[in-house]
Amino acid sequence: MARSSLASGTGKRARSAERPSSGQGRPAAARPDGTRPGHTPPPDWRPRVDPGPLLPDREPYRLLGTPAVADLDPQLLRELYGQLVRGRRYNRQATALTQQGRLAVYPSTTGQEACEVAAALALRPQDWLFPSYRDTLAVVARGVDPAEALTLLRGDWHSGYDPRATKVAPLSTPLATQLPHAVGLAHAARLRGDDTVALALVGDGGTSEGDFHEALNFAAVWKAPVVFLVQNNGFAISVPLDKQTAAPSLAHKAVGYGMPGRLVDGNDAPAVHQVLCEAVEHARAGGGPTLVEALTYRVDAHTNADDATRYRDDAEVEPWRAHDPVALLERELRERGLIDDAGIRAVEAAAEEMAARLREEMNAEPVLDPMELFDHVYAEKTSQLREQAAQLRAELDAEEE
Ligand SMILES: Cc1ncc(C[n+]2csc(CCOP(=O)(O)OP(=O)(O)O)c2C)c(N)n1
Ligand SMILES: [Mg+2]
Repeated sequence: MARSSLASGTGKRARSAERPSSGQGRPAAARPDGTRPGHTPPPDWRPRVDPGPLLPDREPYRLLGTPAVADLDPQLLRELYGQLVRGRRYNRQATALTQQGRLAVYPSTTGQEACEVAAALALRPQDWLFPSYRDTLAVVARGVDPAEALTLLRGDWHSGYDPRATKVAPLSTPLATQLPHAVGLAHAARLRGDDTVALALVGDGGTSEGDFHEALNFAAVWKAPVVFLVQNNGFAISVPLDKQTAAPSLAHKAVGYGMPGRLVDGNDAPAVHQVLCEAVEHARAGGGPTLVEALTYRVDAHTNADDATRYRDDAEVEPWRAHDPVALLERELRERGLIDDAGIRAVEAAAEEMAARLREEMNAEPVLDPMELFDHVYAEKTSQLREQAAQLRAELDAEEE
C-alpha cells in the first residue's frame, strides 16, 4: 500500500513539473506525434548514410544449384575446381609433414578451400593479398611456390617468399594485424593514383580484435580500396561463434562503420568468387571498402597441435562434411557435363604431382641459421636481445657437441 501511494504521489509531482508553460498558465497542445511545442529534437538530424544498402544479404548468397550458375564461364568453374582439389591435397600433405617432423605447425583449411581459392582468383596482378596464418592455400593459389609458402610454419623467422615480388604480405600470426596493414597499403595506392586493391583475410575470432575495428574505421573514412574477407569457420581455437559475438552476423558489423556488408555461402566457390570480384572492382572504381562474411566450417582441428574432440561433437561436423566445397562444385560440373571421370582423374593426378614435389622439397634438410633471428630486429641489439642471442648460441653449440 505504502509503495503504491508513494509511486502515485511521485507521478503527480513529476507530471506537474514537466508541464510546459504556455505563457498563460495553460499546457501547450501536443502535436499529432505526442510531442509538445518547445521540446525540439536535435537540430537537423538524419542518418549520415542510408543504412539500408549497407545491410548484408538476408540469406548467404549462393550460386551452385541455382539457375544463375548457367551464366558463369565454364572455364572459371573448371579453374576453381582444379584449385580446390589441389588445395585439399595440399592441406593433407602439409598435415602429414607435421607428423613427420618436417613442419612445425599447420593450420589446415580443409572445408574452407573455396574461400581460399576464390580470394586469390578475385585479384588482378597489381593487387595485394594480406593473409592470416591459416591462409597458405590462398597464398599458393595466388602463385607463391608451395614449399616457400611453408617457410614461416617450418619455424624460420621470415616468410620465405618476397612480399614485394609476389604482392602477398607475410602470413600474419598476431590476429588481425594484417588488416590495418592492408588499409595502409590501399590508402597509399590511392594517394599515389594507382589502381591497386588490397584483399585482407581474417577469421571470426579476429573480428573481436581492436585492429579489426581500427582497420574498418580507417578504411571507411578514407574510402580505401580494400576488401575484408572474414572466414567464419565457427571457431577461434575452442571458442565457438556464439561466445565470440552477439552481432546478428559478422557481416552486420560493416554497417556500423559505414561500409556494405555481404554474406555468402563460403563453401560455394563461384559465389565467393563473384562476391569478392564485385567488392574488389567496387573498391578499384573508388567505391570504398566492403566487408564480406563467408560462412564456412573448420573441418579439421585448429592446428595439428589441437584436439577438437575436447570441445566439439563429431555430430556437429557431419552436416558440414555434407556441404563440402569440393563435392558441391564437382556435382555442378558433372550435372552440366563440364567434367567426366577422366577429367576428374586428370585434376587429381595434377594435385598428386604437386604434393610429391612439395614432399620432396620439404624433406630436403633446410639450410638455415637460427642466429639470424636476432639480426633484423633493431639496428643495434638491445641488452635483452644480446642476452637471448648468447643463450641460443650456447644451446646450439651444446647440440653440436
Ligand atoms: C593478437 C593475438 N591474440 C591471440 C592469439 C592466439 N590465437 C591464435 S589463433 C587464435 C584463434 C583465432 O580464431 P579465428 O580468428 O576465428 O581464426 P581461425 O583460426 O579460425 O582461422 C588465437 C586466439 C594470436 N595469435 N594473436
Ligand atoms: Mg575461426
